[in-house]
Amino acid sequence: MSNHIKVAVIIPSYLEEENLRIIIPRLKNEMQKLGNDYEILVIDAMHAMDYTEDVCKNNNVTYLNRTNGNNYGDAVRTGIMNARGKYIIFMDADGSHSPEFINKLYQYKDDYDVVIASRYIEGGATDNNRILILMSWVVNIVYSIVLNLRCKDVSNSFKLYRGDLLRNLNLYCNNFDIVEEILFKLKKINNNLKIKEVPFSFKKRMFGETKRNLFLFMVSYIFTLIKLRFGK
Ligand SMILES: Nc1nc2c(ncn2[C@@H]2O[C@H](COP(=O)(O)OP(=O)(O)O)[C@@H](O)[C@H]2O)c(=O)[nH]1
Ligand SMILES: [Mg+2]
Repeated sequence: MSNHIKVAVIIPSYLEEENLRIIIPRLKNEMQKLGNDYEILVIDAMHAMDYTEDVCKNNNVTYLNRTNGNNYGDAVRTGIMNARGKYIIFMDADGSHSPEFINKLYQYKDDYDVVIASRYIEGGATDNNRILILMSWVVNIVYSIVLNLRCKDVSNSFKLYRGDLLRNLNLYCNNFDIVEEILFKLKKINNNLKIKEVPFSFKKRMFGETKRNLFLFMVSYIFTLIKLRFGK
C-alpha cells in the first residue's frame, strides 16, 4: 500500500474542531500549490469528542480515530500506519504550525531524510511564554547531547520525513516523547541520517487551551530519555 501518493500530511488532533475549520482549507490550498498528489489524515481521539469528523468530511480529507490507546503517541502510530505518502509531514492542529510553511520543508525533501521546522536555529522563533521556552530549550539540549542527535530543535513535531523510514520503525512512546523517539531511532538505524533544519516561527495556538500537563510532560521526558539511551 505504501508510496501510492507523493505526500501525506498527518495531523494528530484532540478537540481541535474550531482550529481545523481554519487550518484544513489553508493546508489544502498549500498542498495544491505544491502540485503533487497528496492526502491529509486527521487523527482524532479514539472516540469522537466534537465535530472534527464533520469538519473533515466537509473539507474532503481523511478522518481516522486513533487505535490501541488514546494518547498522542497512539495518534502518531495510527497516522504512520495509514499514511501512503512517499513523504510524510506531521503538523499540529491548533494553528501553531502554519500550513504556509510546508513549502519550506518540502523544498529539501529530495536531499534530506528529515526536515525540521526549527525554533532554535538562527532566524527561528517562538511565541510561547518564558517558562515554556526554557523547558523546551532544556529538553532539546539534553536530548540532543545524550542521544547524540546533532540538531537544535528535537521536540517540534512539525517535520517532514521519508515515509519508508517512518514505516520501518517500531515505536513505543505514548506521549509527546514519541517525537524524540522517532528521531533517535532513525539515527540509530542510520548514523548518517541527513537532517535539515529550517528556521521557523512557532505561533501560539488559535482556539482552546493546551492540554499538555507540564509536570507530567517533564517527568515523562526524563524517563523516556533513560529508556531510549539505555534500553534496547
Ligand atoms: N495534549 C494532547 N494533544 C494531542 C493529543 N492528540 C493530539 N494532540 C494534538 O497535539 C498538538 C499539540 O498539543 P497542544 O495541546 O497544542 O500542546 P502544546 O502545543 O504544547 O500546547 C495539538 O494539535 C493537539 O490537538 C492528545 O492526546 N493530547
Ligand atoms: Mg499547541
